[in-house]
Amino acid sequence: MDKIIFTGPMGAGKTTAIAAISEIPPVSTDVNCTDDESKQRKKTTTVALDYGYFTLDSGERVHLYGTPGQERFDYMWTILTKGGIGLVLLLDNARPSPLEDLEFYLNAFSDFIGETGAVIGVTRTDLTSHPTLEDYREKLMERGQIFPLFEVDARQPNDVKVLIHALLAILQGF
Ligand SMILES: Nc1nc2c(ncn2[C@@H]2O[C@H](COP(=O)(O)OP(=O)(O)OP(=O)(O)O)[C@@H](O)[C@H]2O)c(=O)[nH]1
Ligand SMILES: [Mg+2]
Repeated sequence: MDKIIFTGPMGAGKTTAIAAISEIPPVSTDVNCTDDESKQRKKTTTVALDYGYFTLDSGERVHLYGTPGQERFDYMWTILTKGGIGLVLLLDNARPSPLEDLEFYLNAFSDFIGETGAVIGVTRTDLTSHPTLEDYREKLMERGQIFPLFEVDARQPNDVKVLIHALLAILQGF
């Protein structure tokens, strides 16, 4: 079973991305944000997981799991990565320190990424154009980690599909 994990900080678009390409109404565990959480400019947040699936042209089905972004639910991260084949890391360019978010999630998922692979999608670049993709690339170079990196809008199915296809391509060694 091909299982891909979407992770990244609160509001990066994990739930939105899975809903954009899932062929079934996605399983969602979102609850209303508390006042403090809604500073992220959205109404709900994921407390356990997102789930959906997507069929490739080859007929193979890819299962999509989203993690909660908030660290207080980080026990779900380990549970959800079990049996996963790769990671889609979504970063919200409009958050205060997206480059620190990049480092935080690469560190938090380093074991999983080491065994599998990862692609990175930067969302909300329409709202904030800095940092640029070049800034992300530099940070990755510093860390000695090279991953496919794209600007994406998590609401756009084609953008999300690009991430999935890039991830499958690197996993197959192309
Ligand atoms: N303007 C803009 N909005 C976007 C973009 N991508 C996603 N969004 C919006 O950003 C929000 C993302 O919310 P979610 O999908 O709930 O984020 P999440 O990563 O699941 O967050 P948690 O579950 O709380 O960790 C939604 O309101 C999307 O419509 C983008 O590229 N540009
Ligand atoms: Mg979510």
